[in-house]
Amino acid sequence: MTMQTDPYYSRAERKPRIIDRQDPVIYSELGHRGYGPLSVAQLASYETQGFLFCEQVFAQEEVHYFREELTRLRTAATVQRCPEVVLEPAGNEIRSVFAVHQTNPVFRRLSRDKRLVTIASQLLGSPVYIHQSRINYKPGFSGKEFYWHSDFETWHMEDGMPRMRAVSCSIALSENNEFNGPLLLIPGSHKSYVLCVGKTPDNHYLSSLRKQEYGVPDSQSLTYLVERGGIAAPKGAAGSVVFFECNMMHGSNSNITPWPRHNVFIVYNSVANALVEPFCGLTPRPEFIAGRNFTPIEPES
Ligand code: 6CS
Ligand code: FE
Repeated sequence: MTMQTDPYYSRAERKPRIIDRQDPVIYSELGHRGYGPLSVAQLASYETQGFLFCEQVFAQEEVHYFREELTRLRTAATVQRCPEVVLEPAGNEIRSVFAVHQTNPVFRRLSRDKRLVTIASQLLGSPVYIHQSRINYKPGFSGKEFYWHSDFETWHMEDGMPRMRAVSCSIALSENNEFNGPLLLIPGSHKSYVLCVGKTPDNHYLSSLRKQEYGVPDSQSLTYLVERGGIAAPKGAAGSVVFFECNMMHGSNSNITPWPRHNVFIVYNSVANALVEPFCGLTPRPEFIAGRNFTPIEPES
């Protein structure tokens, strides 16, 4: 595929541009709710909005169990630095721990839970594998923002994800309220694709996971998308889940409250959309960011 034939070739033009999405949003027949747990109304809402907010997916006992592990991981990560541990842009606070579905038995089990996997398969119309997982700690007082971006723009250009056929699950392990930096989404933005400017630097992930500088949409495009769709900030107790489409424009503000915003993100990709060579032409990012084991996940009860 060349720059001319790749419909999603970003970071190549001198000026930003918005194009229409060239892929379906939902890959199974909208009316066939038999493919999974979502209702026809939920499927229709996801198709239009680009996200679905589900309250109380996980019980408080489960959340408590996940929280204990999250805290233990954070302590271990503070002591033992490794590539999967990403620090906040300023200082030594832990921002994210990647690949928890590979390195941690508790989060590996969570990543295979049927309450997540069956919904991902229903939306993507196929078996799925895990493209990426991470805990974003966003601690009180020091958790910094994630500026607006489309995950797919990065995953296409830097990981070689061919088409828009992936879904992220953000599982709240602490309350997400209007004050502590909840996920901000632009409803409907998944149906447009912002071609960003700026050539991808080598090893971009070493800085982008702390503060993204390339693949960042311009203010004019963001203004257009927000004026068209507004901004949504799903809020809910720990145990709620936001499913959002891979091309959804999203971000989150810094957390200056005493309340942490601990979320686990698990990204499911269709096995029919397995990664190829990165479209930016650089070396593929490490497997802890972009998994290349395309074996379908069996949902676990
Ligand atoms: O580059 C990535 O894959 C990561 N960066 C952001 C800002 N969101 C998705 C993912 O965690
Ligand atoms: Fe993101």
